[in-house]
Amino acid sequence: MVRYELPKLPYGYDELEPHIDAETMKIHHQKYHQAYVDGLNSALADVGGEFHPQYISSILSDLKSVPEYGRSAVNFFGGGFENHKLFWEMMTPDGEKSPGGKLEDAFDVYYGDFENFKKVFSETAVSIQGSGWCWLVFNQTYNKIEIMTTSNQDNPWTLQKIPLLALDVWEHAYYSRYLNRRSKYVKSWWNVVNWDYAANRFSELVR
Ligand code: MN3
Repeated sequence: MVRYELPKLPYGYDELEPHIDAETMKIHHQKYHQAYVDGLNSALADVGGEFHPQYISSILSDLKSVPEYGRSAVNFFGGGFENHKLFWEMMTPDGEKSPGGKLEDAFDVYYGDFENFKKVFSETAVSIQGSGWCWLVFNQTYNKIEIMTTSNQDNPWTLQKIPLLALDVWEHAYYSRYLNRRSKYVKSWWNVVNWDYAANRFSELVR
């Protein structure tokens, strides 16, 4: 079976300063993400991991193929593993400030303009109750973008949706710098979004 490992960050722990502090990045990556990696490996071993050779995002999009007794652990730790992997990839210290191209056109179509998209996404992220994630996803069925939220480590693949942007709003993602002020964290996070990454993913998907 596949053994998952902690992915390397594409930048240093301190490179997202001042928006996300080095201490938060280090603990988030080395402790939290590592715990999801370990949990995923053991969750897959518990259900006889070799039964399912696909990558975790494929497993999540077909959770019924996992024996029922192990399904919730695979969902939680698999989501935790892949959500964080994307979260790191979707940030960068020196990115463009807007996506441009087809993704920006889609923001105009579905949200009026880019600024309004950010406003709606921010409000959605701030209003998540408890721990969870806010997403920009691609809905393949309708060939369109959507903002959605998930609780805990639930993830868009289980709903057949493909993430373009991921924002972790668990308190461990922001508490040491922002305390309980999630809205300040969300506002600051826009400065480190990797728009090239999101725009490229989108242009590969959209028809
Ligand atoms: Mn997290």
